[in-house]
Amino acid sequence: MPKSLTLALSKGRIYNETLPLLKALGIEPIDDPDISRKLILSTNQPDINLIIVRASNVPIYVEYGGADIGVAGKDVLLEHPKAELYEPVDLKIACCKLMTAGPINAVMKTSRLKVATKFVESTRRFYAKQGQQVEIIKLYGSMELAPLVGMADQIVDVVDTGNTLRANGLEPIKHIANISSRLIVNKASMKTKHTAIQNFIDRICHVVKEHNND
Ligand code: PRT
Ligand code: MG
Repeated sequence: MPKSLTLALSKGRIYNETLPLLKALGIEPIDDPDISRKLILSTNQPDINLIIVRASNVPIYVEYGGADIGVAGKDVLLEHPKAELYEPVDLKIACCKLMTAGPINAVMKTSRLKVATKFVESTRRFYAKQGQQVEIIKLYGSMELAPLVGMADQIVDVVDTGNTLRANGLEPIKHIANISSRLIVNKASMKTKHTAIQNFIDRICHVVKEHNND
């Protein structure tokens, strides 16, 4: 009897872009998370289950063994610098850029900048490296609003097309990091379920290479 594996995913982009990779491995969920209210989804492989959690909770479930493996954005992983996890594969999905942004044609401020973000760790590290003192305001989403209501001078957010920034009169300013989603693995599972996990890693690496023609 093979040991079963639990894979943590978040709904939306990550689920949608991980699905074709899983399909290429012959793994297909039986329930659709957009329709079902179940948080544990069975797949056509009796030894592989999926759990659906908030994107920012994926590293936590994997670190604490709620899941053996997971798929998380690098933006989210950068917020958990001390997490005890392995990060063996860049899946090259859900790609975007972590950037600073601010109102179009904003005048340079001489006093301390106020920066609104949900990416507090990355923001702190980025401005510190620039030698710039900033006040960070932690938000849980829709950061674009903060400069519009005069609460912050800049934001730090992930940007894909840039449409959301433009629609709110903002423009990207500085590039902080290229972001893609990573396969992450619980450290204990890597030992206790080594064969199953190593096999999963090897196969998904192969699929990622094929999908990216390299
Ligand atoms: O909703 P929840 O708080 O649970 O989490 P989440 O909003 O972070 O989850 P989700 O599903 O939106 O994003 C999951 C992961 O997808 C992120 O952690 C990123 O690694 C990745 N990703 C890729 C993105 C984007 N592209 C993206 N464009 N995550 C968010 N966005 C948002 C961005 O925050 C902004 O509001 O889309 C908007 C910008 O998009 P453009 O195309 O208008 O520039
Ligand atoms: Mg979201």
